[in-house]
Amino acid sequence: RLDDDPSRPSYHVTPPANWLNDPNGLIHWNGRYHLFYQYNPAGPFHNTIHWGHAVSDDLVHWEDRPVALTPSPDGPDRDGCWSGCAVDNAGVPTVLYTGGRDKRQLPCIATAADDDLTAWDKDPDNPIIEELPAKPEVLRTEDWEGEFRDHCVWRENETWYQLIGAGIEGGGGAALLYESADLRNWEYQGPILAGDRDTAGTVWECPELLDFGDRQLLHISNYEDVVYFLGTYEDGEFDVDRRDKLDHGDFYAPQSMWTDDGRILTWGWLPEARDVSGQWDAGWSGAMSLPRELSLADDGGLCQRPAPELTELRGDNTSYDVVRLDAGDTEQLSVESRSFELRATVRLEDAEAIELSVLESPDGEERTPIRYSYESEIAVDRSASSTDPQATGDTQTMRVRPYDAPLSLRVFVDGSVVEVFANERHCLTSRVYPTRQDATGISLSAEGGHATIASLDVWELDSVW
Ligand code: DQQ
Repeated sequence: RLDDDPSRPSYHVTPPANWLNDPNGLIHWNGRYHLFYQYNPAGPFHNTIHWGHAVSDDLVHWEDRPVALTPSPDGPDRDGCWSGCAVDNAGVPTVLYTGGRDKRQLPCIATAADDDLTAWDKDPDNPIIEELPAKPEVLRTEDWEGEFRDHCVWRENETWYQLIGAGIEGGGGAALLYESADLRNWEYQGPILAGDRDTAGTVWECPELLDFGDRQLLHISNYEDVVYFLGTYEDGEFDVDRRDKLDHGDFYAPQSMWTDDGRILTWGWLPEARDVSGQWDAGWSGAMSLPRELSLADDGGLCQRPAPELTELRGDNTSYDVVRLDAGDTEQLSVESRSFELRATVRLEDAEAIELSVLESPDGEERTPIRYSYESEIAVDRSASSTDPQATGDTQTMRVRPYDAPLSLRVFVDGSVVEVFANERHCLTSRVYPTRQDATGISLSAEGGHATIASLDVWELDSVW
């Protein structure tokens, strides 16, 4: 594993070197958790994608495994083994993924050749779907004869269902439903939901349907954001009553897994925000988010919190009872770190805003402020996050309601990742690249009035490798 880059996360999953994007094929098998991911072993750029592989016994500590899927020179996946999912088919771990070849996107299937899921047998009859659906007509682009890819597969009684992401000619993105008795012969049913392109993008990638009992969630990735729809899914149709973004920052193409005790854990790809030459110099690109536990609140809204297992990583702790900040005060915490978790309860009182600044150099030249304002907004300001002009970014924001109640904040900083969870509901992940070795400070300040911070804790977090 490359480890000489201070931007490299230590407790977020990264590729051993080279390129990582989407999480794939998440499955708990034979007592171990498997995380596959889009991987290019040839360098830190997206090309000829393989499936990388990591395993864990506890969802927290990970071990690298050899590449699991490789494009076959004569196969329908010659140009890449793109995103897909894993299912347990009567004791046979099985993956469905998209092969790329000759401008076509071709669904493929493979079964595990061993219990460690290190080797896979691709079906000789691949691809398993060759024809694009006639209606609605799938979008053709210069690059592709059909924007038609990525797989979410589940079983109800004896029937298998799958969603494939698509774009519609003249329309927006869509999640197309198929049905099968054997995972190999699929019959097209129609879109369960199609978006209008102005608000939800022209192509939907990586659709995933999650069942919360009497309500369901569909999320899709539309080249920019991960949009989720909450509502009810029945008889092939999704009836939406709420929608929002799953994360308001650098987070894409998530996928989920059910734990044995019935929880949904979701990982997303955290793309780089530094330019291509910075990724080449580093020799690696892409990280996974922390696992997030998704559930529904009593009011029907979506809750997202860091998987409780992550507390295992906590090392040295610094704790403050109550910090009172008057307007203009700055409180420097005694912790210096680039890989920590901070948990706090924040009350604005009569302040206009409170700023938590992380990855801060002593003179403030480099710093990444996380600003919470009475407009109920959290903003991560990346304008001074790095002195490298190729690695600074814009300000990313999200709404968090309500401002007059205490805000519960969990912030995870890890090399170049700042992952913010607010009120166990809203997430904003930012990639930042301080260059200075001393950009490890943490400070708090209030604007326009006083604010209080109760039960402030900072933990150093261990590496997951
Ligand atoms: N990434 C994969 C595709 C998917 C996209 C290719 C989303 O299967 O649509 O690496 O990031």
